[in-house]
Formats: sequence, C-alpha cells, structure tokens
Amino acid sequence: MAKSSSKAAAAAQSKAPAEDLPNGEGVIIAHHGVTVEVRYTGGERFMARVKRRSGHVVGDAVQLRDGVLKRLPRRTELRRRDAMGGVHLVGANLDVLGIVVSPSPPPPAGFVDQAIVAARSAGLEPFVVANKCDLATSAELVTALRAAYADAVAIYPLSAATGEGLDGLRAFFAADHRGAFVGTTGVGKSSLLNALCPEIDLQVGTLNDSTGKGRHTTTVSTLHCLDGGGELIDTPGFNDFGLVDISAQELSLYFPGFEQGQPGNCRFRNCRHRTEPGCAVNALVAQDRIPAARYATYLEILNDVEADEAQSRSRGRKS
Ligand SMILES: Nc1nc2c(ncn2[C@@H]2O[C@H](COP(=O)(O)OP(=O)(O)O)[C@@H](O)[C@H]2O)c(=O)[nH]1
Ligand SMILES: [Mg+2]
Repeated sequence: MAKSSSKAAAAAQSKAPAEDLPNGEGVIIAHHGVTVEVRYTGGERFMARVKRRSGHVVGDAVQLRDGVLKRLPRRTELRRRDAMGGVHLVGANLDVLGIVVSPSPPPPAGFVDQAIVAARSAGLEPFVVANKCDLATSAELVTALRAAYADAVAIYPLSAATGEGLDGLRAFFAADHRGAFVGTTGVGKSSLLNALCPEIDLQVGTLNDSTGKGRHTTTVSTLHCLDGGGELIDTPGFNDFGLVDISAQELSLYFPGFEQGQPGNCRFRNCRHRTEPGCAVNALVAQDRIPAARYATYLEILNDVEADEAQSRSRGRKS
C-alpha cells in the first residue's frame, strides 16, 4: 500500500481482523486486550485483533503475512512485579532504562543500585535522570549521584518543569534508543514523559497525593516516538511499582562500580564478593579502587536480597 506522507494520514487507523490487513512488518505500539495497534515500517498504523492471552506486548516486532500476525524473536524483555506479587511483561525490545530520582522525594536507600542491576540483567543499558534540578536541594543529590555512579552509568541532571537539561536526554534517545522510565511516585516521571513527548498528555500528580494511584487515567501500554528520534514506552503501573526483584547472583554480577572487576575475574564463578578467596572485587576494595562506602552498600543490599530469597524458598514460592 502507498506510504502515508502526512502525519494525519499516518495516524489513520483501521480496525480490522488481521486477515484484512496488508502484509508487512512492524512494531506493536499499543495493547488493548484483544486488539493491538501495529505501526508498519512505512509508518502506517493498523489495529489488529489478537487472542486475549496472545503474549504480545508493546515493543514486539511483528510480521503480518496473509492474515497471520507472527511475533518475531525478542532482543530484550522488561518485567515488573505487581502489588500482589504477580510478574508482568512491561515491554519488549527495549534498549535503555531511565532511573528517575529527585531531591524531593529522595530515592529510597538502594533504589538506584537495584534498578541498575535489574536493567543490566534484562539486557538494558541503565541511566540516571536527576529530575527537579531547578530546586536548590538538587546540587547535593547530583554530587552524590556522580560520586557513586559516574563511572558506571550516564547521569542526566534536568528539570522537567523548566526544560533545563532536556536536550542532553533527547540527544541520548536520538541514537535510536527505545526506553522506559522507572522511579518512585512523585519524582516527576509523568512530567518528564510529557516534556519529552507532549502527545502523551499524562496526568501529573501532586506530592500530597499519598497513594499516587488513580491519577493515571489510561490503562493501555503505549510506545511513543520522540520528535528528535528514539522511542519511549509508557506502561501504567510499571513506573511506580518498579522492577522484578533481583537475585543475589545478579546483584553480584551487575552492581554499579564493580564493572572493573567483572566479569569472571573472581576465582569462583558464583562469587558473591564477601570473603571468598580470589575475589576480584575484594582486591579492588583493598586498593581503594572501589570506595569502601560503595562496597558497604553492596553488602547491605546483598544481605537483604539473600534474606528475601531465603524467605521465598521457605515459602516454596520461588525457584
Ligand atoms: N520543581 C519541580 N517539580 C517537578 C518537576 N517535575 C515534576 N515536578 C512536580 O513533582 C510532582 C510529581 O510529578 P509527577 O510527574 O506526577 O511524578 P510521577 O509520580 O513520578 O509521575 C508534581 O507536583 C510535579 O509538578 C521539576 O522538574 N521540578
Ligand atoms: Mg506519574
């Protein structure tokens, strides 16, 4: 079919069973239960019906041949855990995960580390967004973030409110990155999505909205193109509930700051970097190349993660 040239034409949708749609390849940009919206490589968009538990997710690459919608293999999968402990797929084929923090409310202890580990174990490149840099208290947070993470991940201090610093983030996404944001309620994720991608038009909460729930009117996961390039996935429920728990093994492999000792330089492949002989991380700590404070943070999180794992095992819930 002819390529749509105008934006309006590209946005035109036809709701049709898959058998009525032209052959082509595309990506799922919205998921509404039994229908998915597919954006073809040429820019045309169609709604196609799928089975209720088809397993399709936003970001999936699909191929439509003679009425059959076939999902292509995924590069990455990002998952979240809901309040009831259920695990859900958030999106497919993401490249980057933005970990959003702010001076107010500040990130919970260990939040950034755990999110970095979760992103890396899912095959995504994590980066940190320090939002609300218009606030006076931001400088202290940014200094602390740089001290802890500058060697491990990119850090973008910015203000979704004033627009300061947003261009750096836009340039990052322009390298054809597909990403999502994660962060606790109130740090400004919706504001940031709106600033980057005004078509999204999300509701922005207030900090005294204690639950943070019910503000998000849409329940549909969507994939948005950014004007300068790159894509953002917005999945209601994911942003505030956060990532699937990390394992002790993942923590020891992917903890930010341990990169120089990794991977596989320890004598034992399953080294947890405590007191094992031949531990590459311990050697770096001894040489002050990993700051003692960072190592102490790692041990604290490791203890928590192992306690959670032991508890789950004793309940027989988790592998
Ligand atoms: N000062 C300041 N406030 C912001 C900024 N971004 C968001 N906020 C405010 O922070 C609160 C929470 O924002 P929201 O986008 O709903 O956060 P979310 O819960 O992470 O989606 C709102 O009152 C916003 O107006 C910013 O860059 N600077
Ligand atoms: Mg929000």
